[in-house]
Amino acid sequence: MSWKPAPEFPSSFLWGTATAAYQIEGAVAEDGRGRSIWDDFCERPGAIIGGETGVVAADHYHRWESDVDLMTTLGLDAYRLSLSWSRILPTGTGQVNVKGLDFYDRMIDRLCDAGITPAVTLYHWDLPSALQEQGGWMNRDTAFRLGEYAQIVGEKFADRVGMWMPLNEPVVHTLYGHALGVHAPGLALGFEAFQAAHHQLLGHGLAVNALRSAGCSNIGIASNHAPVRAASESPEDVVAADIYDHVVNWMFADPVLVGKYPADEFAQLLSGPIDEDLKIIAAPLDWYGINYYEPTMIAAPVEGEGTAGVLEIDLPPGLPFAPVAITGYPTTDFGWPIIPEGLGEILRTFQSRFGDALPPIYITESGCSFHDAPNEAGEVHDPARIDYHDAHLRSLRSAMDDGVDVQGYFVWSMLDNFEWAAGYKERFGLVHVDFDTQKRTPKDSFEWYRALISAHKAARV
Ligand code: IFM
Repeated sequence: MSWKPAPEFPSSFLWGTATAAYQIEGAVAEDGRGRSIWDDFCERPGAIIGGETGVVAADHYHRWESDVDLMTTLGLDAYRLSLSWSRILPTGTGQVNVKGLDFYDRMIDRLCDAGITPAVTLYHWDLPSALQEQGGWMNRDTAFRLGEYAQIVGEKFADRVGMWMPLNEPVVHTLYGHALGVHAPGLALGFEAFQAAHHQLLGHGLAVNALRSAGCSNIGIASNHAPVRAASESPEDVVAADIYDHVVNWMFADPVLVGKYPADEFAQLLSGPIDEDLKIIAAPLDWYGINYYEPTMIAAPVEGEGTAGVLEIDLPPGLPFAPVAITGYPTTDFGWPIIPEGLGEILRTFQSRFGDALPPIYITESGCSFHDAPNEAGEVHDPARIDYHDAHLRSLRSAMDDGVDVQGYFVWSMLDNFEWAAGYKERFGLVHVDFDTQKRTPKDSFEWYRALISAHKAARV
């Protein structure tokens, strides 16, 4: 196989892949793990396509050693994994489940032995069910439970984990899980869900402080961001797009990076000691992680018409914006438009919005679902995934040339896995997983990424 020459990156640039606990581990009832909101949500009739669940997933809990061997073959600098909170603290608080902590202890050791930096997410959407019973993220106490959990894992792993991020994509967890009800915990609270966002952000700040007090360093966040485009130049569409931009981008980035909400209207929707909380939320970070997938196009809502648009989700009536399909671009098999230049664009926007307040950036996720399966020879040819990552890396490189300090790229995902409400059909992995046999087959994109990493590592010496 040969590919066009890849763009060149500085020798210090970090090459990674990412996964999340509920999407790959399985073993949901083993070794004392408590239930999480995703165990509960998957049991709701109709919640997940085909009624699928993460009960077995990619069986990583039992196959983690050979999965780390694959990462070693790939030559990764870093592997981003998430810890399952309910494996470590089955009820979210109180007594530690030693077997759960030991599972991650062994994996972190093995990664370090392989020369792969463990990059750990504390919370990738799988809240312990016991905390949900007490109100979950709508309850301010949950933020403090995240801080306590951070202290426990920080003390245990400070010596070996090279990158920490308390939260993954609070915007998606807020909108899909708490505003629209299409992800766990399945709440459809509309704008009231902002309170859940605020508590996640408070939990982030408390966790950052707890990790630091436990001796951890190199702490950031993995937050989903993308450009928002207005459907036309009409003032109505421009205003609608601006509101949406504030909801999905700046409502989450501004508190973390500059300690304020982007507009007074946000703070007015919240209860609690917001000003005090914002000081905690803005705890200084060593880096900021951006997960990038696709821009969004927004129009003003048309009276009498629904606002569901491209999301294919029933949005509540009366929203001040309406997502519309972006046409004219190729799409992934998931139907998402492939717009690599959106990555460079959001990076430049971050640079101009935050200036000196912006720490170095990592792309903590980018990836695409294509359904390529093994052929008769047992090979998985996935040229579109190679093109996707190549084009996104070029876009990212051009933003670096313009002065944005980006220090690494994590492919989503290492393995095909449980794509939340979309089940197992959507495949983001560099490694194909046959979910009947659990056989792993590295795809062509795996070999492409291996060669890319290897070429950059060769230039380091
Ligand atoms: O699979 C998800 C991941 O859990 C969070 N970021 C987006 C990915 C693809 O949808």
